[in-house]
Amino acid sequence: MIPAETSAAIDGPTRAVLVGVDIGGAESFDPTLDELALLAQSAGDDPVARIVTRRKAPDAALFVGSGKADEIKALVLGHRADGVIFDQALSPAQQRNLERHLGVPVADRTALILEIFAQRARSHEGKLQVELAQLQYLATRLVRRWSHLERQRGGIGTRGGPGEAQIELDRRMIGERIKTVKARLEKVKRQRNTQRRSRRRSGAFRVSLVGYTNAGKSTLFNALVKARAYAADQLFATLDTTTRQLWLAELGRAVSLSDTVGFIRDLPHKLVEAFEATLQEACDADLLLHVVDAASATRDEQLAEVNRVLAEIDAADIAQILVFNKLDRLDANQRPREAIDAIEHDGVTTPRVFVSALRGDGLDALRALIAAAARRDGLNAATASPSSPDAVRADAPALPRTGT
Ligand SMILES: Nc1nc2c(ncn2[C@@H]2O[C@H](COP(=O)(O)OP(=O)(O)OP(=O)(O)O)[C@@H](O)[C@H]2O)c(=O)[nH]1
Ligand SMILES: [Mg+2]
Repeated sequence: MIPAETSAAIDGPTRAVLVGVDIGGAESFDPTLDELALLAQSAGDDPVARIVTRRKAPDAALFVGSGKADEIKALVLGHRADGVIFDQALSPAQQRNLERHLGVPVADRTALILEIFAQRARSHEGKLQVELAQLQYLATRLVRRWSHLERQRGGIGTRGGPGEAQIELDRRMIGERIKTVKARLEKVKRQRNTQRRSRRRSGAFRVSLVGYTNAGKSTLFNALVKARAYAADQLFATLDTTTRQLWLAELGRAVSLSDTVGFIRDLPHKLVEAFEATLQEACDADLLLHVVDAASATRDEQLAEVNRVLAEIDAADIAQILVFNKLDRLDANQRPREAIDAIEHDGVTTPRVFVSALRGDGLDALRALIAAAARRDGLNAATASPSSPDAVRADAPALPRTGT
């Protein structure tokens, strides 16, 4: 997210050194840096080296100790890297000092995620949301810090920024721009609310796919509604919400199904704020299909993170079906005994189904679960008082069982 004048002209992908710092045994620390590498690749960078280290607390000036900074510098030189990406959030001062020390642009996880969003945004609203998040990130950093080196090299975080014309803008002008973008978003939001109200009046049962990025939401969406949403082995392949009708024979009618943006751990808070309307839309559903990559080594963390973000956007009470995807990638001994079961957590029972969106396994069972939820919802709407939002969940244990 560092705007540079000639950024578009960099040749080939940015060669990046990845750095992970385990601060006092933080629980979200990823010693493999695999996710950061995937993020970097999704942004078009080429991760050429990785280094992890531990510290009790971040160094105020350099985030890491100066000895470690020298090691990183040796890696940069040894691999002819063009930039360094930290898995942890850096303060503006740490980023500036590191760039001076290392002689190449330095980005952090937040900047990387913002950049991927900027590259992917297609809709008017998506672009506005990304611009707002980027401006808010930049506002704290743009203090005449553009060194000769950065102007010459461009590098990490330089593509898809708010635009080159903004390089020389001072904070006041950024502040003005933030106001304009917010006002435009406000307008889009009002239109969205109107659409939402009319959809609600139409009485359709709304189902949203949610889940960690790369879990297979779009692949499942395509398999269920025979659509062709963009699915790829990239983080944040999907940014804009797509909705289609899903016909359920066992119900004798269609429900609406939406594919949405994925979640990730340490999602930049500014981004969540800027994307509130989109996320809200995603979760303005009667039922969430929470898609989980069952083959991921960090499956449980991903599941917990998604539930955490759902709580943050007030969607924790919406009924869920856990869809454990990528069944085809599980070893024989990891496979579940039953295709459908249920998970108890905090006194809430959530149905779970194992599927392979890629192969089409388990989709009939999933359709049956969705139909059952829609049917219950219809019953609830007819009989229950509107003040019992938990009614659907409380009913959840009544599950169709498959044989062992
Ligand atoms: N082996 C296997 N791969 C799958 C399955 N479902 C999805 N994938 C792969 O997982 C990757 C991510 O799939 P997507 O459908 O784009 O995932 P997503 O959740 O929509 O990801 P974002 O939009 O980036 O958040 C792709 O390479 C898919 O081919 C599955 O059942 N089995
Ligand atoms: Mg997707």
